[in-house]
Amino acid sequence: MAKIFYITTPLYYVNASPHIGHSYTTVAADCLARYHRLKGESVFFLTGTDEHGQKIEQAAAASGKTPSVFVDEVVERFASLWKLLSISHDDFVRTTQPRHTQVVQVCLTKLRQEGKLQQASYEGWYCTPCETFWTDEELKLKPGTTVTCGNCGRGVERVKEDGWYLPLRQHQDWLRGFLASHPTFIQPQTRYNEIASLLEQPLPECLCITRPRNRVAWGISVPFSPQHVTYVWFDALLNYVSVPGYLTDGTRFESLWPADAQFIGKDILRHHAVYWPIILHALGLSDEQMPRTIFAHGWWKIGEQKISKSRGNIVDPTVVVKEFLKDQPYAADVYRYFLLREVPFGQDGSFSEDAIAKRLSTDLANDLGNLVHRTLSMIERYSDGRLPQAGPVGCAVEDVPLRDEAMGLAKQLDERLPALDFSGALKAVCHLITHANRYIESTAPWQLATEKDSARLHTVLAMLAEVIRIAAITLSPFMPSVAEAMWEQLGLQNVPRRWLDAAQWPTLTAGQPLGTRSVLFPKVSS
Ligand code: ME8
Repeated sequence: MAKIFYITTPLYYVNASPHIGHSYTTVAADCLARYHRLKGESVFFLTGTDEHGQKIEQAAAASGKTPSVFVDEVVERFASLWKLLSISHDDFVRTTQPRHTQVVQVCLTKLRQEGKLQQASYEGWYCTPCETFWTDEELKLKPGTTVTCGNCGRGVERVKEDGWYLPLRQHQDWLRGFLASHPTFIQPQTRYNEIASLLEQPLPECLCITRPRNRVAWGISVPFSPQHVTYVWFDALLNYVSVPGYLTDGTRFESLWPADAQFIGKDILRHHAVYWPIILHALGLSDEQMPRTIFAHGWWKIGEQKISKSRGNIVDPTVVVKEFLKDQPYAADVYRYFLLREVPFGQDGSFSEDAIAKRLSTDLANDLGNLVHRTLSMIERYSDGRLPQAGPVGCAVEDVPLRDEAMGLAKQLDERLPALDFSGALKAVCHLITHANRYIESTAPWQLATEKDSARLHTVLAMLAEVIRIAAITLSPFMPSVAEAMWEQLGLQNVPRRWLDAAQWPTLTAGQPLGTRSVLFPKVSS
């Protein structure tokens, strides 16, 4: 069976509602999934929720609910946000589902039976918001200073726990070698370098993969140790293989695994770039069975502070879409566009409503919306609402560069999207749109109409319609509803949108009537 392109997001904790950060990772993954589907490839896009652990147990207790009732409620907020944002995931896994918990237990038993786990006592630090253990060495403790989490900088708790351990250090040489021979395993380069330099120092001897049940009861039972539950990270990471059928469905697993693109934020880089490959290696997976790429993007911040649930400075995507952008018929797409265009993927970004408003009014309303509106109005007026017949391209000096840029756009995106350069890809689309608007100014179709030069007028309008067609295809992964509307306004509702057609010119049929028109991005009165 042909390999299916497999894309994952982190499984988000359901201790609180989703925020902009969660939507960022998921929208980016969705964009890549849509791009591969448009290219005619089979895609499996997995997202879901991380439902066990101390943090969720505490959040449930604080709300006076049992963990199970609590997670059932919060998970709905994630599911409805993904619907609002047109997320096209193929599956949604919850770590409380038996299809996942059973695989986690089988993995624990396998590791135990193969003698790969150790039983020991652990003393160190624990950060509940990050659900992460830290050793004294990792935190580089200095006398007289407060001990804080090496990841989020918040307070940590001293813990002493008996448990089961997965050796880390004995896999360190293997991981260092794997990284050296797989330079694109961790992206972007800054994150690769971070992990490569981390691996220059000795890793902690072991990773604790259980928690004592009397401290944390909300977790997957460890089959051979009734007084323990599974450490939430060991549990959650395994979702990436449990859903594809690891140890339960070999054929399905072969068709999906390894994951082609695993999206994460840089806060969970160490878990994914060190613990995750070591867990897979300990389970006996080969180098060829390691994930192809783990991409750790940057953080959305407000001022200098990372936006996060536990800091309470969250931006709620539903409020942005339904309230701030309430006048926009394609509000979710405006939000998606903003996330992917504003910040180069991998870098941190600063969130503000002003920044969204600016992108909306410049790139979307003034440039894209205007191009579609002006072109289709002129086709209505000068070509009876039907796609015009183009004369030979090349008779005017301005035709060729516009046609060439439009026909070459998909190729540019074919370089940028697999490299996860979403903002670069959108910049290229915007460049074409600006070019087309300039072309309208320089060809002045209204002048051609006055001069009754209908051959040239129709060529110009046909050129512009082709540009809009190509823009609709290439924008589909980013703004699926806007792309659909552009497509329908061109009268193409019965024609499938396919990536390969973006490199073809011309493809529109002269005489075909336009669809119903509407304004894509209404101007917001300030
Ligand atoms: O870490 N900017 O879940 P989580 C950008 N359950 N992205 C952000 C962000 C921000 N300010 N804040 C969060 C967990 N994210 C674990 C994952 S995976 C097996 C287990 C995004 O709910 C980003 O993708 O804390 C980050 O890695 C993730 O949300 C953390 O989500």
